[in-house]
Amino acid sequence: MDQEVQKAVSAQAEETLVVVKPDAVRRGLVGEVIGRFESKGFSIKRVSMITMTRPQAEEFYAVHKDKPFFGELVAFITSGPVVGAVLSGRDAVATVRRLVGATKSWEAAPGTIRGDLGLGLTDNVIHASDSAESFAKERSAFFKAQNG
Ligand code: 3AN
Repeated sequence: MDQEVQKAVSAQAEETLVVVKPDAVRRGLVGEVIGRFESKGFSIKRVSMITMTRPQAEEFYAVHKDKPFFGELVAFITSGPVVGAVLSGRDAVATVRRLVGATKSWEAAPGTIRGDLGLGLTDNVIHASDSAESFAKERSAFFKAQNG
């Protein structure tokens, strides 16, 4: 790529974190889910399969600690391996959230990841950071064991 074009593209790039949840990993959907972001044009900066520990999950979901479903959320995310990926591309936080779709998978629009691949709420296929601030905190919690 031309140097000027390269500079313009990287100036627009933003990073976000997605986590393919245990339901989707169990169903063999890792490639399908991550592939959608690659097809859209995002690049994968980092990717890792881990099984979260309980303290790690509590840190990851810290913003939800006062919600009635916090216990369920932590139990579910630690129930099996997950795949986290740092994605980079234009307006990544908002664009990735649009590709992911609504929280209640059964209501998510067709064409979105949840709309096409899930029916659950806690088990809703994928997590995606909802702001740059959440991304920083979640990345730190997710990659903790790997000095990230
Ligand atoms: P999203 O993942 O779409 O950003 P949030 O941030 O509202 O959704 O909720 C975080 C996670 O908590 C969701 N991915 C979902 O798994 C779970 N969740 C949200 N609302 C409920 C609920 N009422 N009962 C159980 N789990 C919920």
